[in-house]
Amino acid sequence: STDANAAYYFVDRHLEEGRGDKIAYTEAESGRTLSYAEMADGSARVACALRRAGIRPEERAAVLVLDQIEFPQIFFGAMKAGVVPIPMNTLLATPVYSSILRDSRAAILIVSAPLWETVAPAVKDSPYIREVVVIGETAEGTTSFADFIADAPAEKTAPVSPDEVAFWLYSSGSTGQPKGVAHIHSAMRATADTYGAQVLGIREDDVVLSAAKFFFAYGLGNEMTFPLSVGASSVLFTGRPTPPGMIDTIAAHKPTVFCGVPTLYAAMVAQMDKTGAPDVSLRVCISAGEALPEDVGKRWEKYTGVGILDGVGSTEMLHIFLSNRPGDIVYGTSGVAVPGYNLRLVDENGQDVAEGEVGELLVSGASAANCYWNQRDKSRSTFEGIWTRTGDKYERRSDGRLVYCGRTDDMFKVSGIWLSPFEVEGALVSHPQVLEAAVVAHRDDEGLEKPKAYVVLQSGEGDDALKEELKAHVKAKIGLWKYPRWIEVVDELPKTATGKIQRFKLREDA
Ligand code: 3SK
Repeated sequence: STDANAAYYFVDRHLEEGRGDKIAYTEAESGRTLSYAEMADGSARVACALRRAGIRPEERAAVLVLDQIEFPQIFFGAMKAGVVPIPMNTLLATPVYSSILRDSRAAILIVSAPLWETVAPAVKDSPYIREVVVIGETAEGTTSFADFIADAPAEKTAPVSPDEVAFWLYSSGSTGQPKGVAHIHSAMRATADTYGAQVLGIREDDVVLSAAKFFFAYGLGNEMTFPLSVGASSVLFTGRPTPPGMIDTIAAHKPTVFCGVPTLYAAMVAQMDKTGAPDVSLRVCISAGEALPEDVGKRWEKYTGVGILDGVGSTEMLHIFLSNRPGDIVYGTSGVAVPGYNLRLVDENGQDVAEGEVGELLVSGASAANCYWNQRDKSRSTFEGIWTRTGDKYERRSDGRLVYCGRTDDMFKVSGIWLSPFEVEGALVSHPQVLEAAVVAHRDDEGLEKPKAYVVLQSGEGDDALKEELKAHVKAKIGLWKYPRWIEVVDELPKTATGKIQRFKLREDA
């Protein structure tokens, strides 16, 4: 039915409920706005323009678009036409775009003008792209977005089954090879009804600011699914979310919900150490992508008066399924299952582990993806019946909260004892000089594995005296044998698009 199309629930329904004039999106830098009525009309025109351009239902539309007001019109416009939008990470390199365009066989690319130069060679390389639409200044052989939708009458929303694939996201994966994750129409609603309603408590009068962009599953939920589920508003930050940019936007636009990632929160509190905190109207802040260091959460709370809900999600599950709750935050833990999701911790044989033992986290819930596109082996080993394997190791404490212990492939043994690199990293970042840290196994002269740390400092290059101080700090904090035997100071850590540290890259260098 038409009602089963996610575009009906998140867009058109609001006209029936009298929210047409309400502003759904405001661009922080330019001040441009998009009302609910404009989003409904713009997306219906995009649907018509796609059909007019010969893009058929179920064909894919690659969407390489910055966080700007055209994005929701294109995303929902494709869905209204039954076309499958694929928001692409705007930070990738040309060869990765090439492999995504080929793998997805996208028939059309819609791209923000500043990103065209990077993706242009990939378009040339794709035998499948039949049309390129540019938002902004066009290049030869491309159509401007304004011309593309000009005179396009509003198209009716396509009837779909709730189980029909609605959109894909490419997951960067911990090995670097992106996989197309296919999500169905009912999945967005499932995340809104669970995390959005029952953890965030999203409300119609909320104003959301998300540092994570639309193309991340995390950002898509934060600034699209959740606010649009209740008729709230979002502030879009089109540029790179720098600490001063975010702090100024919080001061100017007074969001009530802020969605960040640990690296950004750490940099923002470091900035506030120097400049002080802005006046805020925040009622809830959330974090995902990697576990939030306790110290960062506490410092943020000191400056803003609002705690950070650390949560865990994945592109495969579309949003957060394990989280701390408002009024019940325990920093250093990932909290408990989000209502609507079931969790298990299992050993290598698939048996549930006892309290206090480390196991791989499995999750089940209605927002799980259908499969990885054209990757049967990976699909089968990740989506096992109702359970989705996360590849993350957790321990369940006696109070039921889960504590992150690293990736399945990041744990290693030191002197025969399992060591979670995350624990050592937490100890390192609790030192005032350390902004970020990543720890991997490195073999010593005897071929035995010991922890090696890569650290980003708050300032300066770090001398031997500081390295010795950091080792002593870790020993004192978490135990004598856990300290990093080697410490390397780096400018930045390698990360996936969702902010997860790519320890495999550091292991290659170690
Ligand atoms: O990395 C996460 O924790 C996450 C959260 C929400 C949605 C997607 C992801 C990858």
